[in-house]
Amino acid sequence: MRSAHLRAATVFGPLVVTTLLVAGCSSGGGGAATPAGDGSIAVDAGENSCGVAQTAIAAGRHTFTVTNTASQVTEVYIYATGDRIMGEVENIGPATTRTLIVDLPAGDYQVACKPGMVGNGNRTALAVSGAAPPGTTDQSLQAAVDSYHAYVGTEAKALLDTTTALVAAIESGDLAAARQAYPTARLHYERIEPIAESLGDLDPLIDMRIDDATADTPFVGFHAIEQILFQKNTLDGAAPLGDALVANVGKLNDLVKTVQLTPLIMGNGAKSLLDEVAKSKVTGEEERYSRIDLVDFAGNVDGAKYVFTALRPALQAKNPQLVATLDQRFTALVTLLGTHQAKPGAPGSVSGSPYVSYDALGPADVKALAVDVDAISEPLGQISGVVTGP
Ligand SMILES: [Cu+2]
Repeated sequence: MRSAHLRAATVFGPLVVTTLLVAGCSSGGGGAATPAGDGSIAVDAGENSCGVAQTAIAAGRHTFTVTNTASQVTEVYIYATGDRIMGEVENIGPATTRTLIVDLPAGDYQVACKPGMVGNGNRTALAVSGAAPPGTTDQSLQAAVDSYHAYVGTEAKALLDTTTALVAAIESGDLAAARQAYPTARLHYERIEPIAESLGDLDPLIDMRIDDATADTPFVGFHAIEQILFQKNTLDGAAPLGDALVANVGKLNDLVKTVQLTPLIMGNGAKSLLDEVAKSKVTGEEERYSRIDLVDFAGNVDGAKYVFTALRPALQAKNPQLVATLDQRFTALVTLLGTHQAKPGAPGSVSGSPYVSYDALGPADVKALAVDVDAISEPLGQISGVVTGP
């Protein structure tokens, strides 16, 4: 969790208007991805395919008519470079049709259909060319906020699903399955940690450490469960903590739909989070029982990097050198982190985690990670000034 001094005011506000509109459902005829006749672009979201009726289009506002021809609930995303979310539509039942309206400037995009609403999805390239009416800085900042809001919503939903799976394993009495389910749920929480300040009391309830527990504030949340599963090596006492955790994560999932986000909250949140990673998290204190600190680390880096990704067009217009610097430094850090991946069962691996245990890192490894995080912190700190400046 974020240290107490970083948790300031909780910011609530009206639902941010996005370019994503949901039209009424209608039963769709199976899948020919032909132009819809009304100027919209048909998307056939299949089981193993993602058919897009037009894959080379002009810049501007487009309506995609998505029909789910797969057997399970699906979702469709339109991604720009770096998987920046331009628009998304979720929870499309089998044989139903939904509409997605999105503004697309010239560039290379991917349409991703995700049957089961998990993973990278089946992808089709979409080329957009020509000049759209130039957007104002305000519009590009609003687009960044909308894109980040979509990211946070996606991660919060994944957090709820994976936390529910963790607690189901606890309640089924399967300690090994519970331990294996723990890292993935953690990843999704740590990805949205740049906005922990905006989550008010939910952040400590979900992510507090034992050091912050007092007589009045009992030790609860992920790390209390972690202590039971990994240190006490039992399931005894975990179920009530699990039920409370799922309830709080459910509240978080509702809250992020209406949480007020601004470019400043995004930039400052990412910057202060990475400062904290370099100072304290890299010491391995957060996941002291499970030793999956690199999962948290990766989640924090993913979350901070998405802030940059969402703001990229706005930053590019105002300070291209900053974009180049951040690109280079994030790539260096992600590459370094990748050297600590471990296959399941390999020496140093932890069940359910793609990374080695913190205990498998030497002092030089820890130092190198801290140095690379530090190198991102300074340029990341410039984002706030750039997005609020003239
Ligand atoms: Cu945390």
